[in-house]
Amino acid sequence: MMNFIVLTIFPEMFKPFWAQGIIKRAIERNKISASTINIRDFAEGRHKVTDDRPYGGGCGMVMKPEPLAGAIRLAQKKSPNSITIQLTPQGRVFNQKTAQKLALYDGLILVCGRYEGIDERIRLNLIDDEISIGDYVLTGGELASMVLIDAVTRLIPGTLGGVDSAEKDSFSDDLLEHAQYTRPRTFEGEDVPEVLLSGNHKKIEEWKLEMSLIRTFLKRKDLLKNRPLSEQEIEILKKWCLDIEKIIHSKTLHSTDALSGCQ
Ligand code: 6GU
Repeated sequence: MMNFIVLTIFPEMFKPFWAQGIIKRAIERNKISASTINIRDFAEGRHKVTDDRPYGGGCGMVMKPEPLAGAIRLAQKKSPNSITIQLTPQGRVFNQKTAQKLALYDGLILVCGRYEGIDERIRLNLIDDEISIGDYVLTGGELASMVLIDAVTRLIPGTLGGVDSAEKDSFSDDLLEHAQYTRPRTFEGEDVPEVLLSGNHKKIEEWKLEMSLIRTFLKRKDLLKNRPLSEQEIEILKKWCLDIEKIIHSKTLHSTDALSGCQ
């Protein structure tokens, strides 16, 4: 069972997150366990202060080391086989491959920074890895933690509806998902593609692969760059080439004025 422990000064943010959908079901089915530790509980004094002004000046506040150290050490004691990850825009950018690797751990301790960051001595001594969810700035690591937990949870066997839903996902084979349709057969004048109603499973699988390829080609060419092509995929690409050539050919040979064909 995957054990998620989130360290945050806003544990309330996670209550609705644990209580819905796939995450809720994964907890109920003992596929994951999920808890938060309030960093503020480890802060000293009447005001339980968790941040302080940076040495050397500058704007913003820094998370104090003592409360973070207390919270991280408790989490590591509770879950000794976990890896401790800080969510920060300075981390390496999260992707499906990282999600797959993280899904193999016994537990993830997720440290949510706030303010301008955390004291460097915590980062150096108590953090194993740093992850960002993309090149933009959030006010804290909490939403990033939820993104990571969501992406990792659905990779744990038994958490999704279908037997192998996760294996067919966009990105798991570097292809985007093909278009999807459900009933009704005609909606606002638009029909479901005929092939999907044909019952011809071979044709349907061919159509799905072609649609995945064309979507990836149009929306995310970068995904195709470092990816090997199967025999069948090469055949599909060749067919497009022929179709495109035919169009170009008809414009250049049969148009009376070649320039008018460009309009
Ligand atoms: Cl992990 N934290 C914050 N504060 N901002 C982010 C982020 C994380 N990932 C992208 N932006």
